[in-house]
Amino acid sequence: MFNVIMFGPPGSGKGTQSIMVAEKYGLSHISTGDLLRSEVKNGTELGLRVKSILESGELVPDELLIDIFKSAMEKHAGTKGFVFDGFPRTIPQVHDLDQAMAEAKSSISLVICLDVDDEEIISRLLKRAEIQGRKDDTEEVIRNRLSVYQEQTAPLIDFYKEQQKYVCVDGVGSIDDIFSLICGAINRLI
Ligand code: B4P
Repeated sequence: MFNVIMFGPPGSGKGTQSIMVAEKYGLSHISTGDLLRSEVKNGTELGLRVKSILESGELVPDELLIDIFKSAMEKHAGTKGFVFDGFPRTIPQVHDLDQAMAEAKSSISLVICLDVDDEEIISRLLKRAEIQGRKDDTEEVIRNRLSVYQEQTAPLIDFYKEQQKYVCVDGVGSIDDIFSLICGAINRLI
């Protein structure tokens, strides 16, 4: 299996690029943001618990996430590999993912971080707010999401650097140019 984590701050284009990577390489795409939004939309018990957390830009507690993450993985049993989009975001999630990978007799192959500055992120997400109306795309919540990223998610970079799995690509530019950089990093490994 080939398993890649798409990493980066909110709005860096993880979702956009993950879909393209999954399609090109025949991998299964798991976005924890999409999974959580779908729980909210369907009004499930979990959805009701996490709705206000998503809207505030905070992270959903690790223990609420692991079950939906594992069941999403199970739905793709027999896959050639995964693109993990927005997961892991905390150190406990790194360990949950390692355990899930070990159970699948596999491991993380590559972590690709999209490097985008804060002002570009704010402008992208405010533009998305006009189109999609996501409640977490107001300027105040975006700034909170950026500080949550710095505090809780950015520390994961050192962990994956130590494992020599971490690659950073310039996430500013055209979607196709960024995709080419990502494919270059993947093609060096497969
Ligand atoms: P996510 O759904 O993961 O959302 P995201 O970080 O905002 O977006 P992403 O980086 O995927 O950006 P996108 O491609 O959409 O998380 C939402 C929330 O869910 C979190 O705040 C948290 O509460 C919760 N959550 C999710 N995972 C969790 C976890 N593991 N633990 C705890 N909580 C969790 O791109 C953004 C915009 O930019 C789009 O409009 C796109 O069209 C545009 N864009 C993309 N590439 C571009 C480019 N090159 N140039 C210009 N615009 C571009």
